[in-house]
Amino acid sequence: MSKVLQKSDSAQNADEIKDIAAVNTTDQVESSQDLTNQLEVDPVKTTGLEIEAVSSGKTTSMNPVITSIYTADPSAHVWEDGKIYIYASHDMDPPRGCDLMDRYHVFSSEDMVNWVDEGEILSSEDVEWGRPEGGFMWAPDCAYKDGTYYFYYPHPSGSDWNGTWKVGVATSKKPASDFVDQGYIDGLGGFSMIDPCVFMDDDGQVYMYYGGGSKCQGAKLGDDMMSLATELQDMVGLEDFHEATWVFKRNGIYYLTYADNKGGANQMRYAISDNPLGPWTYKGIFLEPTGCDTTHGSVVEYKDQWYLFYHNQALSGQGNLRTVCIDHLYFNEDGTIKMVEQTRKGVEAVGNPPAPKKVMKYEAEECVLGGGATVADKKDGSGKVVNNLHIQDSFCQLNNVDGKEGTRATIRIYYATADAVPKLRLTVNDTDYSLLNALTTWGWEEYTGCTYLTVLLNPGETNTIKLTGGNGGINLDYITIEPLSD
Ligand SMILES: [Ca+2]
Repeated sequence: MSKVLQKSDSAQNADEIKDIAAVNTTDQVESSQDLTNQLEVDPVKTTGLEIEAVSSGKTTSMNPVITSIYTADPSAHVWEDGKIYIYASHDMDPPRGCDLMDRYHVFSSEDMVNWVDEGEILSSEDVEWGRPEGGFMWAPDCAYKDGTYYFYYPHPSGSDWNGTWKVGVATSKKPASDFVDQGYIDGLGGFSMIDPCVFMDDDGQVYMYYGGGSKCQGAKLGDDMMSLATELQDMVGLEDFHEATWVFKRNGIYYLTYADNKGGANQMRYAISDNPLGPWTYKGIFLEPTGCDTTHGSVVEYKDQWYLFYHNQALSGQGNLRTVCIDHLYFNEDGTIKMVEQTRKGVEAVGNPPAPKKVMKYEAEECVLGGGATVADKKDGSGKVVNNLHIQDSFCQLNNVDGKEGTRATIRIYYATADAVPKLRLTVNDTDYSLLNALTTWGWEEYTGCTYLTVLLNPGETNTIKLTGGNGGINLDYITIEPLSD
């Protein structure tokens, strides 16, 4: 039976399908469900098998490069561990304007093709001085100095969000975990003043830039990285500045890139200077509209190649559900930037794929199922899968998952779908992490899909991981869990 037929059947007869589920599931799953109903807790441990994780098989990054959740405003940095990291905004799904942007995730790579979700590093709930309603965690940046990582993020301190912007700082000894908020930088903020960018010059002096509306400002940062060492000054010489300041240096030339005001289709422009605080000489547009009303990005060199990190809305078609992309950025001999070509394939690998990691594998059909989710055979006879996760409130749940000493862990979900972008909601220990996007695999029996997110697990065999359906059709094969080392 084709999945399409199943869907129409199920939509009309959800209760009947639930009955079928009870017949179809294995003994083990049935007993789990019975216990679930009786005790309201799930005492049956879901058993897994340790395997070597399968390779992504990717030879280019593809665009968008991050697809499991919606991210935007990528600030990329190369740190001393040799990896490249993306610090991005997170468009919450479903959106409400850009109000709900929150819970920053960081991504890392060693080859530009395979990207690790390092997990959530800060949410508005962690910011004591922030607006009481939360949300509004907009385009961030990160810097490293003397063993400490400094994460800078724009966030309002009051309910009047656009009049109370501040630049907050969170710090950690690690690049992508354990960040603790330290408050905001005195002297920065005010109406529409957003998008902090931090640039460290070759001599170690650090500069802070930010701005919005039509105003872009910069200043030296103090040695503490959390105070201004000089008065803010206007960045002079920019044309049609809107927001999204980014500063980098190449061959002794300072570059300031930014988003312009082109209506409904912002572009990226740039200016150059021989001084980090200008005055600047305007040089033109280097990224045409991406299909999204906003634009925002960073220019970074990694393993001898230059890249533009930016965002579009290719996956969602919505300007508040954006996705990060990467393409090559090339310079002319005189140092000017060539127009960036926006590609679907993204960029090639600049290193070996990551060594295979040990992961715990859990067959979806051996998890606790409910709400209409059913077990079915794969057509090729190679195993079993879970169907009918398009039904509202259908679910697949893992119980008593071992969180070791309480670790970050990447949850990967392997599936087939012929739908465009179906989604599963990931809930861990009753915390709603996100809807996870599942890119189409072009067939209900094409089990080539993988969507993933990194979460924080509690210590011991205590963790409950639940995937809830109701957002398009997904045939679920198996789930893996990979603890991340710090
Ligand atoms: Ca399976």
